[in-house]
Amino acid sequence: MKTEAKKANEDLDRLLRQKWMSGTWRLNREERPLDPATTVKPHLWKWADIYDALLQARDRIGIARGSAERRAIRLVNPGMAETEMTSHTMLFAFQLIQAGELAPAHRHTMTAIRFILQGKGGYTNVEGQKMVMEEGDLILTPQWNWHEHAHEGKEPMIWIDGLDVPLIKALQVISFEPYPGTRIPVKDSPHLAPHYGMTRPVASTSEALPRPLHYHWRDTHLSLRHLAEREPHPFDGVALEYVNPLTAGPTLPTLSCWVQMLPPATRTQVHRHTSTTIYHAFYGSGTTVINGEPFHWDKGDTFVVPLWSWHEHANRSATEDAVLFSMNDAPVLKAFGLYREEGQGESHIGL
Ligand code: GTQ
Ligand code: FE2
Repeated sequence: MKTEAKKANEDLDRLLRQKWMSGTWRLNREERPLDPATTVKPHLWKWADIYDALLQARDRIGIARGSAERRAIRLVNPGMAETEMTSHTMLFAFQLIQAGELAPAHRHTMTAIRFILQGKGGYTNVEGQKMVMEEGDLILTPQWNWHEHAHEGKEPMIWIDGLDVPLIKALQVISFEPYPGTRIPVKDSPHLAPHYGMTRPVASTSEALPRPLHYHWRDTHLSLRHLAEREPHPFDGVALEYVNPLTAGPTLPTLSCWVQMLPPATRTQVHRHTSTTIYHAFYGSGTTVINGEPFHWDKGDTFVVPLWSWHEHANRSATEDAVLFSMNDAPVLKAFGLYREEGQGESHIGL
């Protein structure tokens, strides 16, 4: 039997609802958790499945202006089936382009990164800056930059696309524009000729430097090898962040990219943080334990560590290095004072 008071409360709730209002006393415990709660699920995709999907798409999906502009397979988090995103903030996809093909130019408010996995002779053109892709390179496409991909080589090129799509969607500022012409003209001044490190051809008439959008694997690898001679980071192993050399800040305003090496038979300690990370095993094999559940990975496998989940990484090989490329949303959390991190001491992985 309803009490008078309860009925009065329900009447009030109904009245408020009719006027597009609601009383905060109706919030339940689930909406006010002590610990951040996420719908993102830890998950691992096997390379064999990703590669098979790419090969099937290669034979079926043509890319051209007006039809499919990109041949990419995205990783759908089992907790985000409706939106088909990889996490609540990020999208991870694998793109394949064949020799002679053009992925036509466009721009969008979403920011993208490419991490090159296979092939030779492909390039991406960002605002006229032509960047030839080599395995292990990281290439950035900042938001609202015109970009296209083309391939002048022989074997198919495969790379990772990482984007901040769900974040930009949540902010409701998605904007997408096809390029008005057919091709983005390549800027061909001497200062854009391929060169490495902090040098500029003397013939350059420009004070400008090429924008730092291309991180070459040979540089990354050398840095990793030198860092490996030092004590590894307790939670992250031999870890590097790809920085923006102009700001000394993260890779991009919304996305940070990392590469980390786990020397043979080493493991990291357990920790958790409010950022979410998507990892790709560039080479080697290991095990990542996420909230007590082991995820075994080999070359090419890709997995998500959701925010605030305890995790640790181990290299399963006693002889080979393992290298993980990853992308995280920490810059967003840090920008708003929402980044938190907790360590839990010793590893739980027995080797
Ligand atoms: O290559 O420009 O996987 O715009 C998704 C959206 C790739 C791209 C994706 C994109 C691209
Ligand atoms: Fe794009």
